[in-house]
Amino acid sequence: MSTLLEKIKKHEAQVAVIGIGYVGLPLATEMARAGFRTVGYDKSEEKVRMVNAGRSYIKDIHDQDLQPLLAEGRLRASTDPGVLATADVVVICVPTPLNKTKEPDNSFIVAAADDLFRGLHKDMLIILESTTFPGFTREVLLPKLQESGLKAGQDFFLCFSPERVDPGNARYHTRNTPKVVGGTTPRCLEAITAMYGEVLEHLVPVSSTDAAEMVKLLENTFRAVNIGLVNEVAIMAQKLGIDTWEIIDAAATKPFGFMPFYPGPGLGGHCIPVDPLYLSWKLKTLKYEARFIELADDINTHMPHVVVELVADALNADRKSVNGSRVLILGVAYKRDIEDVRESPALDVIELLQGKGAEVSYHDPYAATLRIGEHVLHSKPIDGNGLEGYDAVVIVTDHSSVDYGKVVREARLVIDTRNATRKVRGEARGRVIGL
Ligand code: SAJ
Repeated sequence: MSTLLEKIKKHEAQVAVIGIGYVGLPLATEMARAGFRTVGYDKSEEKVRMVNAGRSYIKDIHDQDLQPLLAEGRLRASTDPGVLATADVVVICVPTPLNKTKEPDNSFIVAAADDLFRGLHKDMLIILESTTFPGFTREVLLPKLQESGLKAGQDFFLCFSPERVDPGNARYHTRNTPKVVGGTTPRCLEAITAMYGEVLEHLVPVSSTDAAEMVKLLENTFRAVNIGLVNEVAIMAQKLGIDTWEIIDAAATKPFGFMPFYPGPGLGGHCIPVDPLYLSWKLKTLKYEARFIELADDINTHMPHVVVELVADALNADRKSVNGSRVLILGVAYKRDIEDVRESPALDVIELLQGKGAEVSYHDPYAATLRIGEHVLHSKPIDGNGLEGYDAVVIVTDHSSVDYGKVVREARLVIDTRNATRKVRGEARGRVIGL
């Protein structure tokens, strides 16, 4: 242990990050910036090629962040799992999606552990960052690594530290976001505290890896449940003829005891719709039903249907059917001002409208193409009088760069699921219907 701690103190520890995506690449960059020779290991040749060419594919990391680190030999990427064997510190940042039956898919972590196993050696610090269910590190990763005959807390050090990346957040990034850290044993906690203490500004030690896993799930379940609540408030407000957004903005003036969340077309991204179901799945194995999580998931996954119903009712009021109508979806990324369309509710809205016979197009300044099943759609221009030809324009993602004044002045019918037109409704040519 002392050699590892010495290497960390002297910034001589070699670091490997398994998975250089939206979590791993920023982390690898921060490690290299702090002076640690860092290699990003990924199975994607494209990612590895781009990093080694000093080109970033992550919005929050710029080419000029990578280039000096590459030039000084402090950062590189590789598809060779052999790089793990020479690492003193290995951080696992691989995806943890759900499978088709909405159950945890930890296969990426297990594959990473298999790669790691071959290079596992004494005095190695292993940190899992991928979001998973409480107990995974202790119940799955620990026994797997101890099959080597090496013992955690003595020969190697095994920790969990949840990633807290908010893509596109201008203020909080990897280094200045408080980082929760949990160890399998006290010496494991000592090792991760020493390592991350050299790279990150603020550490939050907790009592175990289970606790650290649970902190992350509480954070994201808190968001999913509150978004589910406010989506149901939107459904109730519609039936009451009340403007949901007015209510939320007024409630948000309460200086204590309230935190605003906003209704939308559904939950997107690879975290908020997914992580809480890791928790409810684990509790099911313990014969407990996490009702808030399941209910929020029901409501949030129902929102695309609510949006399509709004479109159908609005067209119907014009004595039009969805079938044969030309509908433009404005914004398809899972949230504003980013390009990521993973799990975006826009995909569901498009498929539901197509299923009813609508001719659906989309415009998104961040997403030039969009795969819907076997088909690939291309973003349609909306400059000139591009909006006049549509029977309905549905705002699904409220990118800041879109001119919503132009949208309401030109479109005959606007369905606004994000309150993006709140300031320009007075200029509307036709009807603007809010969620
Ligand atoms: N959403 C709403 N209403 C809201 C807030 C969000 O409908 O009031 C929707 C968004 O449109 C989006 C989804 O929920 O489709 C997720 O939004 P998000 O803001 O939680 O964004 P993510 O998933 O990119 O990042 C979140 C982090 N976000 C924030 O803390 C603001 C954080 O929860 C995690 O660090 C991250 O997921 C993660 O990696 O777990």
